[in-house]
Amino acid sequence: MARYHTLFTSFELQGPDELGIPLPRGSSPRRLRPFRSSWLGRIGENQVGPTYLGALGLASIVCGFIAIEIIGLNMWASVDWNVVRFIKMLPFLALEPPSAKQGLSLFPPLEDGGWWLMAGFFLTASILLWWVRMYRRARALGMGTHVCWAFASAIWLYLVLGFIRPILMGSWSEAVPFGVIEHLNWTATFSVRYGNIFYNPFHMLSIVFLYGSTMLFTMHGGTILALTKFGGERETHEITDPGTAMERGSLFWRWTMGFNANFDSVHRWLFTFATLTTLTGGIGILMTGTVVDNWYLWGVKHGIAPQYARIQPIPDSLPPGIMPRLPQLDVRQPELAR
Ligand code: 07D
Repeated sequence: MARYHTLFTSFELQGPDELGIPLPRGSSPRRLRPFRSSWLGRIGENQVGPTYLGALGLASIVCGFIAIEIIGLNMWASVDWNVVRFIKMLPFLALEPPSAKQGLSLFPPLEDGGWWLMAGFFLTASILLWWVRMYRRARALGMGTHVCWAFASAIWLYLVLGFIRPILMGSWSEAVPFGVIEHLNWTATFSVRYGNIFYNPFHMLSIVFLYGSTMLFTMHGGTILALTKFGGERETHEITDPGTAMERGSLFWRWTMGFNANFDSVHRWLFTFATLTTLTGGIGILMTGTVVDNWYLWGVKHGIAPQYARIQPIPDSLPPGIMPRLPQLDVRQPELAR
């Protein structure tokens, strides 16, 4: 019987658990038992699990837990172990990287970045282990490894910001602190310190791909939702045997824009744009302070930034320095937390 199915008239199938294919030889025998949730069923499948619990995934979760513990306990200590103040001030609390005088020391004092280095080590181990887990699961299922490479692009930016660039600059103090507001402060300071990151062409490119991704995602999501009553959500079917949905969708875009992606190529657009956001971003950050000291002056030199009247002399380059820190909120003062 034909069923009319849209986001708003969704139905949930109940039946025996879908256990998937038998695992290949050499796989971990541990799989977490599935359970059902009708709430999750409203936004996805109502069956949760079975989750593959291999050694890499377990190690990743343990490392991630240790990192979060180190960060959280340091933040809690910074408010003298006061639970109420910890909750109230959480967005403002931070675990800072070592100060400039520690350089690239592997064992700075714990209270001067040692904890940050340790948390960074475990967080990075966690992320890399999770990547290998994803790669191996994709291989075990005989899939392509596209998702892993998209994730690798994000990891590239993460590694540039917290590891590769600080090493090239010779100091961990260049790295990003852990903390909600404090990492935003770092971002603003970084931009100002290196002459306004807006003039960094790779920041520009990264924004193009970021904005481009959101636009493409909503164009694609909107098209598919608009086509569900013609079976448009059965995308694979529409790719291999184009039907009413695919024809209408294509025609819609040809009518409105003159050009259309097809049900296959739109995913290539999405994948490429999203992956390039962090890939170009990482290149831009890597060049900052290493190849280019001041993006505004670079912009003036290359004719993309205006040269303002000099009311005070602008040095050709800033003295080699270390990232200044914005004055931190003194979280110990109880009146601030009220
Ligand atoms: C960071 C990828 C790494 C994350 C990973 C996930 C965990 C969880 C938990 C294990 C986001 C890690 C996982 C942590 C672990 C457990 C349990 C992705 C990341 C792998 N900017 N800006 C960008 C705009 C300005 C600045 C990108 C816009 C100012 C700096 C993007 C504007 C200043 C940096 C972008 C704007 C400034 C960026 C980020 C507008 C000062 C970067 C792309 C309209 C505020 C970053 C090249 C992304 C970058 C970056 C957009 C303005 C500074 C395109 C739209 C002028 C320092 N900015 N920006 O996807 O790549 O990040 O720059 O004003 O470092 Mg910018």
